[in-house]
Amino acid sequence: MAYFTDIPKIVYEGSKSKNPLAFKHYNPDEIIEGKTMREHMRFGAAYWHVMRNALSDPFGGGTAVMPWDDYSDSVDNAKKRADVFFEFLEKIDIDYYCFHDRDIAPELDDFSKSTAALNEVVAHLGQLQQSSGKKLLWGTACLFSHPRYSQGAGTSPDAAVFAYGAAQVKAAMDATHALGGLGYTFWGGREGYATLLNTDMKRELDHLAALLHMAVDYAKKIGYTGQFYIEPKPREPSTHQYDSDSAACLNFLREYGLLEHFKLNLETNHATLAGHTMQHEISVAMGANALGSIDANQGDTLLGWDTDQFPSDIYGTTQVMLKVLEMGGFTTGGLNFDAKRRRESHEPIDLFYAHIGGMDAFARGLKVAAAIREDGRIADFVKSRYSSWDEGIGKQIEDGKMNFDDLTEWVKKNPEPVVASGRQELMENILNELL
Ligand code: XUL
Ligand code: CO
Repeated sequence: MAYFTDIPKIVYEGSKSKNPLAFKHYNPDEIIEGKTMREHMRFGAAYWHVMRNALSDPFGGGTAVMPWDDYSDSVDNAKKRADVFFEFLEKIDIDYYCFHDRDIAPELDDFSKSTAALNEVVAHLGQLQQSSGKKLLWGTACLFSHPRYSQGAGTSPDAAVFAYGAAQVKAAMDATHALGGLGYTFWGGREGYATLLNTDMKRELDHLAALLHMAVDYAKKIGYTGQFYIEPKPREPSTHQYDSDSAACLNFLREYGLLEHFKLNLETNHATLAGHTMQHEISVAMGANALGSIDANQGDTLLGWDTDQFPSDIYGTTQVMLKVLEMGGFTTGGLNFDAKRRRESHEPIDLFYAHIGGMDAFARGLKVAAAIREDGRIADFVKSRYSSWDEGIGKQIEDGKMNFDDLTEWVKKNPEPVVASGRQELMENILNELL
């Protein structure tokens, strides 16, 4: 049975179109820098937001109208939701999706029953993938909703909880592997602490690393070759989360010998919560060759929460796409809309408006980013800004041929440095000119 019968397949109609159910900028077949927009973007939809987010907030219950859902914990209901989700993917023309184990299948009253339900739904998703050609961008285990995880999963003070989390990750990895998932994500929702008075931080971090090493070993055992990701976030729900930002995650991975097995899945609103720009987070990850995938959304400048709004800020999407182009594009990753509608946008059609807006915002970002690269003024300025390192004393320093004594001699023989302008405003003017 179809549920979005009033909604046509969303197609590109160009920037003059006033049709709210059409793309104005996302033209999947348009070639930019030698690749189609579809290939650049690798858009993904988040199962948890599209199918399971009732749109509640801390002050009130859900508002989302979901006529397909009987709100039971039955496997039949879960399968029906999957059908509706794939109808949505088809109509919105999104190629990838992401899930948590507990979004796609119910958590029942014991582990074996929950895993059996998961496997049944996974088999159904496999059929839906087969008939639609849609793909799994990444899977993950929800190790944060159930009360057993209230004090963490991999970092729980209770070893029995760690064991439960590990068993759940194993089952979620099996599901991801069975569905040909391109990646497997760890978002440490409650891997952190509320106060250090009751916390052995070093021991908790050792345990978290042990969990990740077990996942790497298990992937080898079952022949799963997808990419592992860590998704940084500094707080919410925990007060302090160990995976607080790109730099903290990279340090953790390096310290525990995990860097070769993991990349980062960076989310815009998490960057904001960490007090960084998304471009900063991406640049830190790229410096370690570890930018894997992106959870595309944005926060609200007036609220300090993880509001997970659909991306509409073209200035932001432009800067993200500039970095993605600089990286040479995604390999295993993509742009997953980890975004939810506002509580007031409760009708099913709002799911379409929301994703159309996000896809168009990123399409414009891609076009402007390509124009900035073609224009070349910003890149030329950055190159010239560092040109003193291309020859002479700069080159000798970069080549490791200079020490403090050499540099002291050089300074004594040369005039006081005359520093050139950083031209921030000019750079901003060029960006705005091309926007
Ligand atoms: C929560 C969040 C998660 C992860 C997957 O803020 O971003 O949905 O993306 O667990
Ligand atoms: Co996310």
